[in-house]
Amino acid sequence: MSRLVIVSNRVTVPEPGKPPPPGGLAIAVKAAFKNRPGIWFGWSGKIDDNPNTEPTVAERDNITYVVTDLATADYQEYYNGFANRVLWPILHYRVDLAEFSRSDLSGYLRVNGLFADKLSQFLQPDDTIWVHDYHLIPLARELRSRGHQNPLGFFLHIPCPPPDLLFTIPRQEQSLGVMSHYDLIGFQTDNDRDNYARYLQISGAHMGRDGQSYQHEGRVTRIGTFPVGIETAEYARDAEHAAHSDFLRELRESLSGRQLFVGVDRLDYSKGIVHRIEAFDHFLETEPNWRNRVVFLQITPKSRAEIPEYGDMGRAVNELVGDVNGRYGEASWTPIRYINRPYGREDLAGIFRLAAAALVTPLRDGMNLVAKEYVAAQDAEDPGVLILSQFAGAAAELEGALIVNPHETEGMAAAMKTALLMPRDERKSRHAVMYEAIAKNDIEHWVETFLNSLTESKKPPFMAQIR
Ligand code: ADQ
Repeated sequence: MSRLVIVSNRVTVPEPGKPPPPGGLAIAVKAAFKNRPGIWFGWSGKIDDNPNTEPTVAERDNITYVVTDLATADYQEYYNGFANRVLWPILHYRVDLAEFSRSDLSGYLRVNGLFADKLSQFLQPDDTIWVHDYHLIPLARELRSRGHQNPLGFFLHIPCPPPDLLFTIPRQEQSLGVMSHYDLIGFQTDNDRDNYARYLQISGAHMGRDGQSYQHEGRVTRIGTFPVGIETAEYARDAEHAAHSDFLRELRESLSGRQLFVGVDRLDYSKGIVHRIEAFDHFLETEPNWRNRVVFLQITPKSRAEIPEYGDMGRAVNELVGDVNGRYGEASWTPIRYINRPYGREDLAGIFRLAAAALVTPLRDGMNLVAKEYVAAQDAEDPGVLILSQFAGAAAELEGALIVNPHETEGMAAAMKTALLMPRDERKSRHAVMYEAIAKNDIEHWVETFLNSLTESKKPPFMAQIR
C-alpha cells in the first residue's frame, strides 16, 4: 500500500487531554488515516517570522504530523486575506462580503509555493497525495513544477457556486484556473461538481465525453462527487454511552422537563445563526403556548476572529440573543442558552441525543457534519427531528429531514412547531431513512471511494475516454 500524504491548511497535533478544535475538515481527514500509514502536512497555527525554521515532525498513532509555521505577512495575506476574505465568501455565494487585494493574492500563491517547498523533502515517488480545501487550490501546480508526478487529488469541502459567481473572483485563472494539475477533483454534491464543469466549459477547457473530465497540456483531470460522511457507528455508540453521563444528567435536570432545540456551529456568517434566532423569536412570538416549554441551546465556538465580518456577526448574535432572552425570559427560564466554547465529542453526542430537534440551517454549507452527527446520535426508538436548510450539501442525502429555506422566518418557525408535535411513528420513519443513508455513506466510504477513484484516474483506459 502506498503512503497517504494529506495536506490541509491547519494541522493540529493531538495533545493528551486537549480536545481538537472544532471543524469539519480535520474530523473527516483524520479518519482517512485509520487503516493507512501516512503524513499529514500543514500549518501549525503558529506565527514565526524566521524563514529558516524547519517544519516540526511528530508521530501520533500511525500518523506523522509535519507542521510548519507561517510568517506574519503570510498569515495575513494568505489566510486572513485571500483564502478567508475572497474564496470563502464567494464560494459561499457572498460576493458582497469579499475584499480583494493583489497583495493578498500574491501572499496566497506564495504560501502555496512555500508549502510545496517544505513538503517536497518528505515526499516519496509512490506516495498518494490528497490536498484539502480552498486554501491550497494551486498546490498541485507548485508540486508539479518541483517535479512530483505522484497521484494528486483535491477535495473541496465547501460549496462551488455557479460560474457567474466564480468569475467574480479577481484573477480567477490564477486560483481556480490551475486545478488541471490535479488528477482528481472532488466535490460534496452533484450541484457543486456541475457548477465547476460549467465553469470549465465556459473557460474553454477540453472536456471529456462524459462531461466529468478534462484535458490540459496533456494531463487528464477527472471531477466527481464524494459527499463527506462521519464515523456513523462509532458516533451512535458514543451518543448512547453519553446518555448516561453526569454531564447529561445535569443538563437534563436543568431543563426541568422542557424540550430542547440544539444548534452547533462555528461562529460563521455562512451558518445562518442570525436567521435561526430570528425564526426562534418568531416561533415564541406566534406560539405563546410554547413559551417556557422549550430551550434553545446554541453552541458556537468563535472562529476567524481577526476578520472584521466575523466580529460584526458575533456582535449581531450577542445582541439578538440578549434581545430575545430579555423579551421572553423569566426568572426561571432563559429561552436561548448561548455558549462560545467547544465541547468534547461525547458531550456533544449526548446533547444531540437529548434534543427534540436540531436546527441546522446554514445559508450555504458544503455538507454540514452536524446534521449527520445529530442523526447518528438519536435513539432509534424515540428519535428527534432534524430541521435542515435546503442549502446544506447534506440536504441532498438526508431526505427524512424537515427541509427549510433559512431565508423564510415563518417557514422555519413553522418547522419548529411541526418538530415538537411530530408523532413518534413519523419521527422513527424519517430517522430510519436518514440513518440508513449515513450508515452507508460513512467516512470510510468517502475515503475509499475518493482514493479508489484517484487510483483509477491514473489508469490508461480512463485516459482513452478523452476525445
Ligand atoms: P465546518 O464549516 O467546520 O466544515 P461542519 O461540517 O458542520 O462545518 O463541521 C463542524 C464540526 O465541528 C462538526 O464535527 C461539529 O461536531 C464540530 N463542532 C462544531 N461546533 C463544535 C463545538 N462547539 N464543540 C465541539 N465540536 C464542535 C467544513 C465545511 C462543511 C463540511 C466539512 C467537512 O464548511 O460544509 O461538512 O468541512 O467536509
